[in-house]
Amino acid sequence: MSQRTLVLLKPDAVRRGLTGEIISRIERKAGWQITALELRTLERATLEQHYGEHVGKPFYEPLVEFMSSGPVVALIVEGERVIEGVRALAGPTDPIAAAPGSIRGDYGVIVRENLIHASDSEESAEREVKIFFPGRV
Ligand code: RTP
Ligand code: MG
Repeated sequence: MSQRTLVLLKPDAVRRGLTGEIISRIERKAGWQITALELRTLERATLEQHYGEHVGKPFYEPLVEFMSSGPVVALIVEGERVIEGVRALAGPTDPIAAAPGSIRGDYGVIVRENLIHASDSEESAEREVKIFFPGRV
C-alpha cells in the first residue's frame, strides 16, 4: 500500500550533524522516495498546529521551545507502508527504550530531543503535509 508521511528532523539532529545519516537510512529503504525536502525554522503558530494534540500537557511548552530553537529539515516520504516504516526506523519516543539500530536508539538520550518526528497515521500524515507543504495536493 503506497502512502506518504511527513517527517521532521528535529533541531538536535541538525545541530549534531545527523541529518545526512538519518536521510540515508530513509533513502536506503527500497521502494521509498523523498518527494519534498526543506530546511526551515518553525514559528510557534506552526508548532501549535502540528502538536495540537499536546497543547496543555506539561511537556508542551518545553517541546515548542525546543522545536523552535533552530532549523528543522521537513520531508515528505512516499512509498510502501512508509507511515509504519519510518516510525519503526525511528524507534519509540523515549530513546532509552529504543533498540540499538533505530535512529532514536542509536543517537537519542533524552525524551524531548529524540531527533525525528514521523506521522503516526494516514489522517495525521495528510494533516501534517498540509501544514508543512501547503502547496501539495
Ligand atoms: P513525534 O510526534 O515527535 O513523532 O513523537 P512521538 O509520536 O513518538 O511522541 P508524542 O507522544 O507525539 O510526543 C511528541 C514529542 O514530544 C516530546 N515529548 N516529551 N515527557 C516528555 O518530556 C515528553 N513526552 C514527549 C518528544 O519530542 C516527542 O517526540
Ligand atoms: Mg506524535
